[in-house]
Amino acid sequence: MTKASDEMAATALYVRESGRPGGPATARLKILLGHLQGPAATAIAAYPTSAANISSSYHPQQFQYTLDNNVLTLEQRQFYEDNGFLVIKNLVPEADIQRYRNQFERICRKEVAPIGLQIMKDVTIAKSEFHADEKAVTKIQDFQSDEELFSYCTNPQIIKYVECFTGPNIMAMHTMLINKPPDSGKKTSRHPFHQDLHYFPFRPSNSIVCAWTAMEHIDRNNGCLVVIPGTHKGTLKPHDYPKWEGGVNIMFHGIQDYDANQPRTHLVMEKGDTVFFHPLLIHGSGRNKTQGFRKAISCHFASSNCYYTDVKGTSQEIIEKELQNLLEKKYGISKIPLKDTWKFRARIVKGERINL
Ligand SMILES: O=C(O)CCC(=O)C(=O)O
Repeated sequence: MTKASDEMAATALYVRESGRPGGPATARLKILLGHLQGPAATAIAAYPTSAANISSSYHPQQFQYTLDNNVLTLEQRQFYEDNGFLVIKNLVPEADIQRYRNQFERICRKEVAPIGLQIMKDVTIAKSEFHADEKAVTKIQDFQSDEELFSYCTNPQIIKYVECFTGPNIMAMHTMLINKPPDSGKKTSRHPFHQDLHYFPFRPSNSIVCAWTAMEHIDRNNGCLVVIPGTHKGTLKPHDYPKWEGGVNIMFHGIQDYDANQPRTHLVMEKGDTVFFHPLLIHGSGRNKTQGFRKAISCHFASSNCYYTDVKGTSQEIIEKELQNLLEKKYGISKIPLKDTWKFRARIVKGERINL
């Protein structure tokens, strides 16, 4: 398939929705860690395979990445199964997007400081005279304790789709509001091709999904998401910092050996459009060539039937080591297993908390 026809296939399956319903830091971290809880890993529950929403000629056993719950059409399910992502047009109302934007600005102005929130700065801006400016904030993550931003993760329209991938017991695991800055000329606003599962010590991957919502019109000019369709069917690849000239942001690991000839799809999205994608899907985002700050909000959800894994001896050990070094430097806390850092981020949004 050519790049152009690939993009057309992706956009053809967009669905238009309407009328929807709407010091102290160390002590804090220690308290959070002290409250870590989570039962031991147990087996993953099987999901039902009845197929009320699909035709009689269809065999539900052929689907392994989507569940039967009458939300997705057969065409949408087939698209996700084949490509590893699905865009739903106009899913998040404008008023909600404005609410997230307002709260982001309050956080940047330091009017609120949610517990556990991470504030990231671009490597080039952090070293410049603008480092104290709110424009220096390129991303905030782990906003689970901020009710304004967290309302994104409990938005019924988002959850309705998430359930198609995770089943009914849903945890919000990882949250981000990305404020991609105008590129300084050093191309640091790019996000290298990666698989999100690289960062996650929980499985199975098919019970994890990312929801990523455009907070404004996003295209190749301001650095849209770029995906390599079908790569969710592969395995987790080793990641490391890309050997780019100009620099790369902290924790922006990339796949070293992806096939650069594989067709890519650039996801051009409007405000409120939401893409759901599999954590093995290879994706990244391009340079922001405009003078604006490109905003998107996202959450990685997982079934609470998922279980934590030990990353020792796997390609993910690099993330565990990097995080341990950061926590040691910032809070003087040493050698926390990666999975333990996730237990206090995880927050239930629907159903029961089982393993995670
Ligand atoms: O919003 C972006 O630019 C890409 C975000 C992304 O892929 C990530 O943070 O994993």
